[in-house]
Amino acid sequence: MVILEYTVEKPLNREPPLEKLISSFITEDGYDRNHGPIPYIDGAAHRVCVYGAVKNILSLSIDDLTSLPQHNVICALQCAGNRRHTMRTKLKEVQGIDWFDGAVMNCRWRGPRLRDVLLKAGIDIAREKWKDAHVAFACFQTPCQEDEWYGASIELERAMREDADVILALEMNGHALTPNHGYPVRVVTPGIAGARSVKWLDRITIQLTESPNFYQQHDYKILPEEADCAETAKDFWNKVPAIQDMPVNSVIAVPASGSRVEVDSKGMVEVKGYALPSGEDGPVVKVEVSADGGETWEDAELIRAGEMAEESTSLKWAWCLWRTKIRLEKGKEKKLLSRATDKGGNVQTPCPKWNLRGVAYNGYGEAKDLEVF
Ligand SMILES: Nc1nc2c(c(=O)[nH]1)N[C@H]1C(S)=C(S)[C@@H](COP(=O)(O)O)O[C@H]1N2
Ligand SMILES: [Mo]
Repeated sequence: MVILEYTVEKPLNREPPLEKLISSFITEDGYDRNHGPIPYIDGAAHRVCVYGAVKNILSLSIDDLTSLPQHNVICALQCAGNRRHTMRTKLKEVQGIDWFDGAVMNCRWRGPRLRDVLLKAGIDIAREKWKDAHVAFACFQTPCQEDEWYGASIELERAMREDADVILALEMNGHALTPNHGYPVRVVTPGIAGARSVKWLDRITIQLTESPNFYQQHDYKILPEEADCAETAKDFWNKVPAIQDMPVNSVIAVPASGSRVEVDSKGMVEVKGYALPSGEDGPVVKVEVSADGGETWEDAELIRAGEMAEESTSLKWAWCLWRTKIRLEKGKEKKLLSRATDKGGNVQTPCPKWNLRGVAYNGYGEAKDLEVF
């Protein structure tokens, strides 16, 4: 029997305070995003089945997954709705949980590569057709708010690329996953929206269509501006692609909007935050800060590199913590902006277009209404 915590109507959704979130490179106590209750699963009895266009249907125990080569990935996992509050308040009302900037966590994940599991099953699709195929992930352990189960999919081509680092994570930060983060096994899709990193995974299917699940088909899409209510959105759900890669982003955590900040003896204020690369184009290579509304920019110091020197794992998927000191005039209603650039040359935009679900917001990071004294 699977014990459930929380209900379908009231799932656990929470984010840590931003200043705490950026206090360490590896996130120990990250956000929770659930579309239904949290199942407490018996790891010893759990099975992951591999179905669809495969030569051998597999039913894998956690021991089977542990006996495959294990792979480490440090990556940021973020909800596509992260920063929705800014889109809602800056542009126009949107639908969805009022996430501030904390629906992201940077963790060390460990488990077999999805690729190795699919090779074990044998892919029954010609190599040249992989680009049209998908790997669907499902969890049937609990019903969700808008569907009987939770599901998502990514492209087969991406799943099979060794350098895409998609894994079936058994561990997070050196320990078995906790129930809220997917025990005993979850998918981790680096660079791709958190919605595709299916928790409590129990089925993998190779197929020629995307996952039919509600959360792949009718949520987590950047609808065009014409889709401005549930009714007008109906025409677009099957035309607009599901979000996969997340865009380059940065936020200012300190000072917090609305706070009082004291300048130091040189008239400077300390500014800190995090930055995220776009999809596969990481790592973040530059973060700039502006105290004059974006007229001039100063480079921030990227903290990541030194701290992680002992790591052999690539930091391409990781977030980047940053800090700097910038001159700020005394007075009220002062504002700071941040802007990230990644290795692929993607630069954060001042403000993306409004979309009904308020997803993938990546306007400049902002600390506003500061009282500087
Ligand atoms: N089975 C299942 N997997 C899921 C979800 C869910 O509700 N059920 N939520 C998804 C979403 S939208 C996000 S952003 C991440 C959140 O992961 P976390 O709760 O470990 O932070 O898990 C994804 N995987
Ligand atoms: Mo999400």
